[in-house]
Amino acid sequence: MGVKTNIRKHVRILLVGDQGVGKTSLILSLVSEEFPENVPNKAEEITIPADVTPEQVPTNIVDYSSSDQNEAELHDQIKRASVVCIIYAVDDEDSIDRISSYWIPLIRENHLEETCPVVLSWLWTLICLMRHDARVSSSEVE
Ligand SMILES: Nc1nc2c(ncn2[C@@H]2O[C@H](COP(=O)(O)OP(=O)(O)O)[C@@H](O)[C@H]2O)c(=O)[nH]1
Ligand SMILES: [Mg+2]
Repeated sequence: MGVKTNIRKHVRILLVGDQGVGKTSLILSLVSEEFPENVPNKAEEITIPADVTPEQVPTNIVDYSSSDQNEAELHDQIKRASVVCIIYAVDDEDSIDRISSYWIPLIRENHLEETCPVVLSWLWTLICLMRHDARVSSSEVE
């Protein structure tokens, strides 16, 4: 009897969200454990080795910058991601509105075949986990 398993050998976490919401700052804070003063547009891709992750799976954290990357690159990164984190700023309503009007539809368009967990976050410690395969509706994030 065969049991179908879908064990990932690698996890790729992509951070998206409007410009200026703090994506790069979050990633650099994670690396340096302090809030960075000067941040580049886009952080270098970070690899967390398997032995320091809870599930023993190497994990890459990938930043996105609309000033450094075009639409095609963004679509490609979304397709390659195992998890997409949509980052927003609590004091920027536009960045919150665009979660449902732009980011979730874009992720769905690029993950037609397979499911992709979506995480909404304004801080790593305050995350709301939403499954794309649970058919997240726009109203759920309003
Ligand atoms: N007040 C406040 N400012 C932040 C926070 N996170 C980032 N910033 C600032 O917001 C600006 C944009 O941040 P950045 O990480 O470049 O945003 P990104 O464009 O989404 O990568 C920078 O000046 C950061 O110092 C935060 O949690 N609170
Ligand atoms: Mg940035």
